[in-house]
Amino acid sequence: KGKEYTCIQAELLEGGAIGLITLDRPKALNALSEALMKEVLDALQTYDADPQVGAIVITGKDKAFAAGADIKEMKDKRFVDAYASRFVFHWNSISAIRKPIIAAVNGYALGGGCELAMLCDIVLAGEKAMFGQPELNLGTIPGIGGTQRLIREVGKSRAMEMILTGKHFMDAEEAAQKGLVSRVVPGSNDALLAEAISVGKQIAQQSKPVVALAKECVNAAYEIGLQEGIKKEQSLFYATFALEDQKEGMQAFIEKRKPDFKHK
Ligand code: CO8
Repeated sequence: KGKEYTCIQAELLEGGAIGLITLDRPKALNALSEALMKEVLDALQTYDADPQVGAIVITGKDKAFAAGADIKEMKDKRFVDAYASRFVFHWNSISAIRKPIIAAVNGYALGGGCELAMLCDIVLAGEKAMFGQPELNLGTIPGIGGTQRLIREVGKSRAMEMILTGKHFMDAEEAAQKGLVSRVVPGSNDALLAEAISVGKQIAQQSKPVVALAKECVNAAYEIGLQEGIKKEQSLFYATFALEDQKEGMQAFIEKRKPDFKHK
């Protein structure tokens, strides 16, 4: 809070329980310049470290969530520039954020914009959301996880079709059907944002360490093989029995009352 950003807006809502990040370069359809991504990462890390924040919401503006990496900024890069500067390397730090991140995708989520949405933990789509990986039209390929994540979300055939043609975009309804997003929120962008904040509030009511353990476990399914993932889940499940919040949660159930988590 109080930080001045130029490409995004970052604000605390709901008494500090929700960190809201709004991508704010509407004239460029929120193209993800390096400056914008540095700010997104800075805001995410600030909220991740804030003990009050229980969930983070990322959204766009007007007709775009984000129309991809900034093509104007990237077009003259040579291999040596991309390699030496570790271009896009820091984007992956988003997957190290422990607090849940909810993407409220209001419009275009293309290229890096679709990849940013897939880096989030829960994706809610507005009616006008449109997902695509048009990199091949520009003579390049997805660079921040798109080739790895899209196949896990929508299956190989549809992922290949989207990536290889660069043209077959996915609308909100199909994205929900295939599981790329959890659901479509009907109505305006404001209704979408309100719903994302409401989901964030529900998460913020839970025990923070238990939420972080659960997120780590679910993400393990992406990153490691099944048996390794099961082992990870088991050890983090055991770990919850070391928390007072587990004792309180189960006691409250037996006493037919709401749990009063200490680490909310
Ligand atoms: N980068 C830079 N500027 C953009 C981008 C972009 N990705 N997308 C839109 N803009 C700009 C346009 O140039 C235009 O600017 P200006 O007014 O100065 O001409 C303004 O935003 C409005 O755009 P349009 O006039 O094109 O708006 P339309 O409504 O006609 O079209 C589209 C909307 C269909 C979304 C169209 O803008 C489009 O196709 N955009 C490009 C989409 C795209 O190809 N994205 C993939 C980019 S590559 C990528 O993401 C690689 C990721 C891996 C590397 C990650 C590195 C960080």
